[in-house]
Amino acid sequence: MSQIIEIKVPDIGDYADVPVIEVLVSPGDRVEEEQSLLTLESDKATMDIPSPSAGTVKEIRVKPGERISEGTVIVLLESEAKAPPTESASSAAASAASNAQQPPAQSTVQEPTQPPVAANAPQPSAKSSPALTATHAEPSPTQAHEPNAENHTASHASPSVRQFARELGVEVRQVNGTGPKGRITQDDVRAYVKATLQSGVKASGAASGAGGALNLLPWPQVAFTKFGPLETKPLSRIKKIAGANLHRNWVMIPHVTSHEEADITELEALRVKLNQENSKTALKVTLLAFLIKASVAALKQYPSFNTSLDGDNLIYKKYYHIGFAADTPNGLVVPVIKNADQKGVLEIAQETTELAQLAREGKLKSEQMQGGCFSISSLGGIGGTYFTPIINAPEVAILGVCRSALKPVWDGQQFMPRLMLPLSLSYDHRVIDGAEAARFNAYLASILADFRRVTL
Ligand code: CAO
Repeated sequence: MSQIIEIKVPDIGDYADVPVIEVLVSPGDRVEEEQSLLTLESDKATMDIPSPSAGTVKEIRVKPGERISEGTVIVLLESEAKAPPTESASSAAASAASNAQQPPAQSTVQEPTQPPVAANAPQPSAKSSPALTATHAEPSPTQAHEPNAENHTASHASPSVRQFARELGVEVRQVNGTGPKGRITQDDVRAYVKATLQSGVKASGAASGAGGALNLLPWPQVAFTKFGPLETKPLSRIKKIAGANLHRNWVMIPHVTSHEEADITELEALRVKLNQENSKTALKVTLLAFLIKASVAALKQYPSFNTSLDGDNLIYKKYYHIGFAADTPNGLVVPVIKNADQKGVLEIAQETTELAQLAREGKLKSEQMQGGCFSISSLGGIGGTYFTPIINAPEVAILGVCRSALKPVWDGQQFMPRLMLPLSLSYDHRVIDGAEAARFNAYLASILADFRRVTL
């Protein structure tokens, strides 16, 4: 037999005068037992108040923005339950509330994949009682993984929104909140899903059967203190921004890396000679300047490398702006040499030196890092043989360069010592085929082997 029951705010520990931030039901709605009725948000926690039983909402007694405390009547419900909620229900709520106030043991490591109370509350009563769920919203290092980490502290979303996000396979920390104090709303989650689908995650084919979300395991949570002493340092601003970009590019672009070796014996002799000739000036001609010039020639020869994907279209660029990765004390940045096709090697050498210096001093302007068509990541001054550079979206290819080494090369009659430069070209396989990449590399190597070809 149905009856009208008053649903009150249960014992929520030390919280009082907590603002209602969202009313999740309307009069006439049928609700299930445990379904969230409204969301409260204190300075420290967001709490959903679930319905103690299934039934129909007759009246809502509170409004968003109103401040409420334990005992406030929030909803009149025509209950389908056989008996009114029992005492044990409120004790479960109290237990849940006190759990909610304690900082979760590893809250600084990762978003909870379930509302914490579900795990903390005593199982039998949690199911049948008006327990509340709480989600701590304190700043945590997870912000380092947010695309817009500069603007956020931690992901800030009610449990119902988190539940909604989980159902769609969305990590809330990836979503920009547009609600009060940057709170993430259901609309924000929807907008994120829409943007992600439009930007091609679906098309690129993810791991799950549906082809949408990656459906990955949660990040491992390790209590490192068990294994030894620790020191925690925040990631630099550049690392956070670069990391989010690298992560997106790695996940969204089907990368393939094609390797090649270029004989730069003659080119290195020319470079040394030029530096001797210019020894009285401060200008130093680096291999990077030749690589930029050679890349422009290869982009002209193979225009599909100078493109960007735009849905089903490929945008061909008629300009040649080449980015180069610069290692700085605060992380990786990519200054861009504009119109490299219109500049000589000496001018490019001058400009890369100046831009690299500005990068290391943290003085690069944003326009000096914009408009790139193709990037070069040169680790030659450091070492290595080959590596897999990550494409700098929306570009479609990047050239990785490692340290040149003298190697015995067969000239048809004998082995000759030649200076060989390892090249690693990563390309977006949606745009570029393997054969085309091999041709690009071979052409680039032929130019570096005989730089007169750059003028052809
Ligand atoms: N093989 C052998 N030696 C090389 C070389 C190569 N491929 N490239 C450079 N060198 C030598 C240079 O000739 C120079 O030698 P000398 O001091 O004897 O003249 C020395 O290495 C140092 O060069 P450099 O690094 O100062 O200059 P550069 O023009 O080659 O590079 C820059 C400039 C900004 C690209 C570089 O300093 C840098 O930051 N590289 C790191 C890029 C990076 O981090 N990439 C990874 C991104 S992906 O995670």
